[in-house]
Amino acid sequence: MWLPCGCTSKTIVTSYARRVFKSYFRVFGRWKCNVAALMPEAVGFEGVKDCSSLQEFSVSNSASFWAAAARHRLSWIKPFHTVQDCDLSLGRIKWFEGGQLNVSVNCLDRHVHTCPERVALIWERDEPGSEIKVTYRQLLEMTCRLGNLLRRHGVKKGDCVTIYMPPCPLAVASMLACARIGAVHNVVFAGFSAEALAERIRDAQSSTVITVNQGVRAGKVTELKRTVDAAVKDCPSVQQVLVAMRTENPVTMTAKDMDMEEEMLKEDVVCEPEAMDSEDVLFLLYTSGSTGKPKGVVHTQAGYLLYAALTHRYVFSYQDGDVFGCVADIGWITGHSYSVYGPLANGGTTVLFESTPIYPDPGRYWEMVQRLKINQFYGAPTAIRLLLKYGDQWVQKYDRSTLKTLGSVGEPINTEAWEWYHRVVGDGRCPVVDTWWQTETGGICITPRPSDPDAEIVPGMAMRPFFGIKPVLMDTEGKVVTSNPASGALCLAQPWPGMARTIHNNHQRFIETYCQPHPGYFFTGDGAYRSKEGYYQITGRLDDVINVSGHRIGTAEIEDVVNQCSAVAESAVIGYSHDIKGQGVYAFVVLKKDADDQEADLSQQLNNMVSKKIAKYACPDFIQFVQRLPKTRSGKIMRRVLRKLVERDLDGLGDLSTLDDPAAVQEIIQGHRELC
Ligand code: 6R9
Repeated sequence: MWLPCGCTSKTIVTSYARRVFKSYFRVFGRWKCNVAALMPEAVGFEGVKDCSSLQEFSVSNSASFWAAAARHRLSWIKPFHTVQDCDLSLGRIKWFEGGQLNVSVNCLDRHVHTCPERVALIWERDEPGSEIKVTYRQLLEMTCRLGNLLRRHGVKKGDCVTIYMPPCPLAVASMLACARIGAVHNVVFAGFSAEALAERIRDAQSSTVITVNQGVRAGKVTELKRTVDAAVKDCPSVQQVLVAMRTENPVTMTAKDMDMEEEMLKEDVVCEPEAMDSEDVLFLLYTSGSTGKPKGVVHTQAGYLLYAALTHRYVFSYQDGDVFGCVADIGWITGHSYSVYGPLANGGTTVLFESTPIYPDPGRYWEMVQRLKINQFYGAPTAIRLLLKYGDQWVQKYDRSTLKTLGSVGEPINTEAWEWYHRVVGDGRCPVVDTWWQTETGGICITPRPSDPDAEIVPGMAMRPFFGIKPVLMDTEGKVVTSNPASGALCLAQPWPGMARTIHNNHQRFIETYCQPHPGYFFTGDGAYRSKEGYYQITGRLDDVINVSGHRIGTAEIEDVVNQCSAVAESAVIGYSHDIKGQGVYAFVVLKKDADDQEADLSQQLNNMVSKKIAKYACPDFIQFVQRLPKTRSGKIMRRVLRKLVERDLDGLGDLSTLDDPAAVQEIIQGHRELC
């Protein structure tokens, strides 16, 4: 894969960036009190002495807090005149209006100006020990060449570019090149099937796709370009496909394809950044909801970048010079905010992890921590649960003394995994930050830090709201619960800059999903518990979304595919508790009367269909063929009953009085015993 070297150092930083940058450091260096050390721009906020009073201030004086942060942390082309103009009940969310900036300048040029040779990216390739480092200067050069290439091929401000690549420097450069020229990026996880990719390209109306010839993961090669070929056939909007070479194996090129690295070499290393309004779209990212169709969550420029940068710095106590190791794929929001935008906006060094936690062996993460001297490690509970089963020796073999903070994201972390992470991986000396957030929140919202470094952290709890975040719990009648301890639907009571603005092409769905369930509040879809001390613990989704190994998937999306099989009459998919994956997929399937296929063959066929139409991780772990599904008299599938049956909690079946045909339940209990 092409990596630039010997770039002729043309300085691309504009004078405004230089000015803002200088004043930022002047302020940073001057103040000496605690608050100044914590957050320089907070000095002078009334009544703010420490972290918890700063949190209170950030919520009750949200506009002052965010205005100060935005002025100090971002480089603006034109200053904003209005901090916020939001009405959650109408789904109107606008931050920093009047302001103009360029996200790639914020992530690259200003750091190139001060420390061009600092490492921006460490590409931790699949084979351990084969990592490649990319400096800020090199990343800017790659981004500019790519920005020019896209422009030359007609990509304009507002056009959407789909990126179907594993984590690698060219994927990051692609994201930043879009940001540089004002295009919108749409990164699709490179594990998604051709059909899932095509659906996302079509919904986004993308004209350009960027991919690699092949992917390499856990020693295996995947034919990513071939998947793109299959997807693009059904996407009339696509005019061109840029192909980078991850391996040396040539692939068949069609008339729409171009060799990305070869074309980049023809381009200039200077690319004029587009001045973007704060509320112009930065990217779409598709995620699952409770209906069949994935939704393109929309994030905009200034608010998203500021929130990613601030959370990255404060949740993980990121210090200049640290190496930040987020092992999420860039196809998920965690990769966007904490492998790319947060660390780069802060001038940090960030790791792009291409492999798996157990390749070539279960010591992979910790060998990497030792080799790359990682200071903050950020991963998913599913991997921690998997690794703890292999035993402590895989961790203890390696030097982890550089680690300062351990992060967890994506799903609830059970106490056993939390304690192992803390005691074994962190030797009992690193705070574990269980971070709760969503694609829609843009960045971390509930997390143990920032707070006093000695403040208590309770295992398995996300604990405290981040600056500017005001969580509330709603009871079943839609009233805010004020007492503690309490449980309820988790809502966020006021807007914050990092939140999603809409769903692409469907603002009505945005309003219905997030704003209408509790008018005036942002509804997260998660349930939470608040302890008597006021600490939050996330208990899981309240809707039909399940979380398989940290991947969000709507049960309706899987049912949709299963129901497309000609032998299937109907189906119901639920999540069940799984030791490693957090949740597994359990499918109940009713066959058509005349279906004469063998059930074993059909199971295989259904798995293939789900894998082909969505992705492998969405395949059912169990398929139970049943005569009928338990339904209410009005015909609604009683998923609550199915969940209890699978958990073998027969006493917890609850009220069955609305059940149309009680025999359905007995049949399912019998079948479940035989299957498991
Ligand atoms: C960042 C990310 C969001 C859903 C979210 C919730 C679950 C994420 C969690 C957590 C418990 C945590 N979730 N972090 N549950 N504790 N620390 O994962 O975004 O892919 O959109 O998923 O993941 O259910 O609603 P996304």
